[in-house]
Amino acid sequence: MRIIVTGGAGFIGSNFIFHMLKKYPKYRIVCLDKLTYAGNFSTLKSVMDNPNFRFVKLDICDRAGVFALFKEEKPDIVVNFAAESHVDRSIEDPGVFLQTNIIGTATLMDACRSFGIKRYHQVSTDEVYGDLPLDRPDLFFTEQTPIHTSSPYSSSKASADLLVLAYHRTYGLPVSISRCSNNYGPYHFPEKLIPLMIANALNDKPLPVYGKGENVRDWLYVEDHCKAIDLIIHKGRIGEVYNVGGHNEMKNIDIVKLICKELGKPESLITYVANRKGHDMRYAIDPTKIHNELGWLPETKFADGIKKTIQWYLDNRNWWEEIISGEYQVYYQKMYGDRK
Ligand code: NAD
Ligand code: TDX
Repeated sequence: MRIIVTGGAGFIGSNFIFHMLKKYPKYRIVCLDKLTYAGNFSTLKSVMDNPNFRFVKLDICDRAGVFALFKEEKPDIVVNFAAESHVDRSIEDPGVFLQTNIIGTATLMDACRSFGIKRYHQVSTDEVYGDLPLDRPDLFFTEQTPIHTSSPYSSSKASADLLVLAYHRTYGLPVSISRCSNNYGPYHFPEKLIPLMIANALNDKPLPVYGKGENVRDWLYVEDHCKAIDLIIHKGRIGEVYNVGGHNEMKNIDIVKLICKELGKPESLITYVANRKGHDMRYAIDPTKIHNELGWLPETKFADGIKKTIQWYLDNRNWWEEIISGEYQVYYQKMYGDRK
């Protein structure tokens, strides 16, 4: 089996590559990644010498480059993780989100149509369903929940999903889509809630909680997401959407307090700052379909996963310290400098 994994130098894509190379030693895995600010070549250093692995620096919007790579590699499966993924950045500057997340997806699927593949898998998000109210804990996102987005990021991901389903219906492209809840774990870029709070707490810096910290996210350990995608590309039905989530809803403020506790840092570091524009209140996935059809269940409990994650950030300070010492400082100043 030959698989092209796009966005494999990012958080979830890299974890997926590690999972696949370990589980399927005979598969050839080609990582296509533009290495944007979020892509990190050093993340992949442990697999660089693996003869079944190849890294190609390429933009998924580069039509000629993508077509040339498909011609050369003749993939059976394409798994598209490549995306601009941070909601706050999409609020500041939507353009690149439309380019990568929508045009890039279409470009990849055009290449799939031209060269023929067994499966194109789109890694999507629960954010395409919009949000749920805090006072209705009985409500969950199912695959039938209407698309109803809030941010430029989620709108670009929803647009891509619609294109994926259209390519299936119109051209018969063998596609599948997974819509996962918030992931956490190793190699998570420190602009996102959990790694940002870990890094700031370790540096005794303020912990910037948006609004009152009441917003709820449904957290899943990244390895469980990778296993779900592995199942879908091998056994999932073509043309289908699968929601992925582990019924682990938590308020942001509780996560931040937990990180303080685990690191032995005072809660006085917590600083309430201006809310995110259009901030989604609650995400909550109903994973019944993937459980019933494919037998998927999350394996890592949050209490264990968060400990493992914090330990990873303690053991891999070089990885994130290098990131936050560069262009990240400009980003941090812009986003948090005088955010009150
Ligand atoms: P990330 O930002 O950590 O990584 C994105 C990767 O894509 C980076 O390596 C980057 O260099 C690459 N990339 C960006 N633009 C590219 C382009 N034009 N061409 C080629 N490569 C490009 O993101 P992530 O958190 O790992 O998310 C991966 C995917 O999963 C995304 O599609 C995201 O929407 C989706 N998702 C993420 C989460 C989450 O909690 N992080 C949850 C559900 C779904
Ligand atoms: O500094 C912060 N303070 C804060 O209160 C940051 C970075 C975040 N937050 C809040 C906003 C959200 O309610 O924490 C929550 C989580 O924020 P993010 O880590 O930015 O994630 P979210 O916006 O929920 O989106 C994530 O999950 C779905 C991923 O970034 C997306 O790519 C994925 O699709």
